Amino acid sequence: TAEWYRTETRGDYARLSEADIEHFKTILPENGLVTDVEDIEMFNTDWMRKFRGQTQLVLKPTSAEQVSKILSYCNDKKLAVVPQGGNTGLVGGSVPLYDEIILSLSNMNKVRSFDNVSGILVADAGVILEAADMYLAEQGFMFPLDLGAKGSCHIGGNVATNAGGLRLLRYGSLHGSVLGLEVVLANGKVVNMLSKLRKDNTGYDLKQLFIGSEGTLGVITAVSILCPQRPAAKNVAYLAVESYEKVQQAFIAAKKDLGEILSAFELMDGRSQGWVQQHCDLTRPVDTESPFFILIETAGSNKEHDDAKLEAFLEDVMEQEIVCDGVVASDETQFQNLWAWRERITEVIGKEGGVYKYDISIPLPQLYNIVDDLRAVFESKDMISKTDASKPVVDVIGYGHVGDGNLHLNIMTREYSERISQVLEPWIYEWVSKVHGSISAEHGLGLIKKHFIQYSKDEDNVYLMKQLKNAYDPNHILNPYKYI
Ligand code: FAD
Ligand code: 2HG
Ligand code: ZN
Repeated sequence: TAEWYRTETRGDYARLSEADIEHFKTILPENGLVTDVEDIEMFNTDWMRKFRGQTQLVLKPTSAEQVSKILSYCNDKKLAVVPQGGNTGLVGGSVPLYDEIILSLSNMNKVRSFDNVSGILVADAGVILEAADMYLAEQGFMFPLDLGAKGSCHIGGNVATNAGGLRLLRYGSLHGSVLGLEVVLANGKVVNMLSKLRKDNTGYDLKQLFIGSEGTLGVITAVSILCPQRPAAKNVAYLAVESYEKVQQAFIAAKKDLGEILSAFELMDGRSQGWVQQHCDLTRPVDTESPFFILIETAGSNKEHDDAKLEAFLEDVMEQEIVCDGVVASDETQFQNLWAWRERITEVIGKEGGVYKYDISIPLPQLYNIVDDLRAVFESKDMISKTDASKPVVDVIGYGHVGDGNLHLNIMTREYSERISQVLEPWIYEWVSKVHGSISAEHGLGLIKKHFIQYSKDEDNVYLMKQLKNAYDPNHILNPYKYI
């Protein structure tokens, strides 16, 4: 990857010295420092292999107290720091731009407590999402967030990005389910906001500031979160739909017919499913070719009741010709198989070369228009072809959490190039801004979107954000060059 993203010069930060490393050795156990060039590589490189940092040091504390000592030292010395969870972020926020020290939460991975009456889990920030969910499953509960990167991402990273995921429609945003946080500020102060209360109107709700702050205001070291009962009954239906208009009709019908048991409503365009078919060894759910497919999940406490509701819904949408073909999972294997057609898109679309990702919120009636409009732009410039290797763009695809008004617009290219970037930006941001959407729905700003925030937030908003940053991290040591 070329270093096209290093557009800002290195800030006025101190450079790491041998004396610094010796000092960190007094804070951390021996295996808490990574200095070997090869071992560091995976921490320096992001999930997409699009961004590569130049850090020479990764620190792995095991307690908030150690995080506190590290940050207090870094703040005094003006050493820049990038907090890192599972490094699955998709906006270039989790790796350094230059030589910032990486503070990895991966050794803070213990569940602190779980109350099986209230469903409140308190856990270290470095617990892997899937591990948290498996722990909860043993008690009959579930984590209120799920996403394709669950095997690697941390719950602290999820909170830091305010991740949305596959079931936000049902279980809501982390702004609602997170009850408390333990945070270490840039100056090393450990702030205990680890409330286990559902109601607490005593003062400003400070924890909210850290949810979605992407490591720019403090390091999250623990999370207190309200977890729902694990559903006893689950169903998944995978349906072919002929037009985006009908996708919306299906959404209306799903809300009406399925009501409280609807737990996901996901959209995959036909092209995205073509790529999954090409790269994965999976049985095609339906034979029909279609421009759109939807995945609908129900989760409830009574199988018979849920099955009857789903059946009524399917009859409804078939009768009205909203849906033209479909299949319902009949066992756990098929359930996983159908979900794979949705969850594996991110992985397979990266296999042709470079992928430009746009994670946007758009009012539902216009949600898919941007995919067609962008494709038309590339066609008018004779830049797109799936088979002709001389054309730089391979495909433009759209999928996402249609139930949340969140589209994932992905541009698959043969390689990253200035020519493609110039077509995409600011075209996409202007399009989104015109319909009053958001240029970052759930992945965050990171490095990629920092310079485009004005398309979704006006000057007054950005001014207040900058004031907060200055108040919480006056030396700007936390995740510099990113966010705002
Ligand atoms: P990282 O990538 O390590 O970090 C992300 C940001 O948070 C960085 O800015 C970092 O500095 C900061 N950070 C991390 N941990 C902390 C901490 N403890 N304290 C302070 N700051 C911290 N996202 C969605 O919203 N919905 C999806 O459906 C979804 N699906 C995905 C599927 C795949 C296959 C992949 C690769 C990614 C997906 N993502 C999705 C994006 C990503 O997984 C999420 O953003 C995730 O929440 C990041 O968690 P992480 O632990 O990997 O954080
Ligand atoms: C998803 O919903 C993730 O699968 C990733 O948010 C989206 O790859 C993407 O663009
Ligand atoms: Zn998503």
